[in-house]
Amino acid sequence: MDLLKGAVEKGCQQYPRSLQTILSYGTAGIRMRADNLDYILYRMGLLSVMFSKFRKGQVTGLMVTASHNPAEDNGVKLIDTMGEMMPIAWEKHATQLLNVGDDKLEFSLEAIVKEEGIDINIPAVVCTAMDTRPSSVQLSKAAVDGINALGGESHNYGLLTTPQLHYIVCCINTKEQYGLPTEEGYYSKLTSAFLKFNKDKRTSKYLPGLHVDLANGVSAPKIKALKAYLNDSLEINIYNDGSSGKLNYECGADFVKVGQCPPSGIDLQQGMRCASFDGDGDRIVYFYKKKDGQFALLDGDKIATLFASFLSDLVKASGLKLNLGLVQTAYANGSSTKYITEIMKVPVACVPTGVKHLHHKAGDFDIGVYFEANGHGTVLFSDAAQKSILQQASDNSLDKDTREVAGQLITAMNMINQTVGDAISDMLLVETILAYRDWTCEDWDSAYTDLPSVLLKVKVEDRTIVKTTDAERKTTSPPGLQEAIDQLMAGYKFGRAFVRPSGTEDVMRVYAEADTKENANKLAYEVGLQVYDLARGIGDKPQLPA
Ligand code: 16G
Ligand code: MG
Repeated sequence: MDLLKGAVEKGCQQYPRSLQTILSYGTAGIRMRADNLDYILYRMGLLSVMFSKFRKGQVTGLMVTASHNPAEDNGVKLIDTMGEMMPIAWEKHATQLLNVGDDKLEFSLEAIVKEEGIDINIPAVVCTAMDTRPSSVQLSKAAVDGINALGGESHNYGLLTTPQLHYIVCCINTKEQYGLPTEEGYYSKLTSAFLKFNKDKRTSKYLPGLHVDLANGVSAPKIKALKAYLNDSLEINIYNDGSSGKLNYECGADFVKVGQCPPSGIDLQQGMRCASFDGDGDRIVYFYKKKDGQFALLDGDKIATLFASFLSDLVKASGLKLNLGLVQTAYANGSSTKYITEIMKVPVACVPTGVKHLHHKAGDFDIGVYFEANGHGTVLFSDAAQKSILQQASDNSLDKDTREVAGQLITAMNMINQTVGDAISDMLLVETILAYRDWTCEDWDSAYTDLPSVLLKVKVEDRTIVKTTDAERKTTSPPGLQEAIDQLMAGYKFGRAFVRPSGTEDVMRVYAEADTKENANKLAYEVGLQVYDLARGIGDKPQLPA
């Protein structure tokens, strides 16, 4: 296999392995300090070519980003042909390529070819893009060098949000059925749907002004471009556009969600409707200031219920029999799950943390809404559902109102980036629904009240000794831990807690919720101590959160 040999010889000279630590392609690709990533990007370039060949020459994607991590970090996310994340089954190949010595690289590539039955002669195409980090240009070059070294054709799209690249990959492979495979095609698809849905809107409480924190990231230039397509139908005021602040520093969706406070740069006043994006534009949370002056977060759970109730109303009014469901993780606030099942009467599925799990599960429904509490989510429509919605909208035997509602469903569907969670697309749909219902943030927020919750980290000797089951809601090892948690939970009204090993950091995560903030804090602290004792904690014992 001369091709493999050539790629490896060239790569090892230019991009020698510079780290000896064991790395893994985890929950959402790989992320770390940018200094040592060159060889990793080169190797991921090689892998994306292998993956394209495996997919019979369809286009795959490679995004250079470390999402909400600090500006000094970078990383990579690999994209499958329909715009989803690379399948879990391929993560082991990525991990293997991240860790082999230069002298074993060729052997590892050969092993992938054999195991996956790849025809090495199939031409491969990979689309690449990057976020705004200082290291992104150089790392994109390393990835492109990897792609070209294996004879792959590379199309570099420069700066894009992660979901934009996912969209473009999908458009190319569906032969433009999903939309035009360009940045302009993306704006035009989403905004035409937005303008169409909102063209006759008459609102009194809903006001079109929105304040958006862009985390000083790649969404800043993209939202500026989007604005040109929206005319005045949505007034977007931009904050943290990268002109002075640092990427993800005291701003962005993760900062706002974790800190439960506004980002720096926004002077939050009553009556302002605000949203925060993360560094690569695949997460969004909303927030506002309540009448009593308190900060209020409208997180992924709140967005999911907003989407699900809207779509479920449209489905009912259009006379369609479609099975709509919502997918969450253990982090979803207990109040949201209760509201969805008991009031909305929509089925809820719970899956382990990580978007790939949610995305996969959402495919079990005709219409699957999925969101992580942290703001990553979207809606999937099965092929059959899309077909029946289209048919309903054009069925002349039905009355006009019914057909029109089916038409609204189609328009909503066109506003949604189904390939992956997308802050821009989610934002347009949230705004559409708020306008449709003529709601303020308070109205939206009033559906249910979140239980106070808290997150703790506990350092342990080896986090792999903690095993979980039931979508990470229970532990099966070490012995006695789950029993201890059960006992502690029973001591608090609405008490719920779980622990899981992080997939992105070397820590154990502890989540707890209860009727009051004080009780949630106490429960998290007590569970944290059990983890420390039973799972061989190291360093300082957990503290009672303030
Ligand atoms: C990654 C995941 C996110 C998950 C988080 C959990 C994607 C695109 N991102 O950021 O979904 O919530 O990891 O991190 O899948 P943890 O395992 O460290 O708690
Ligand atoms: Mg992100």
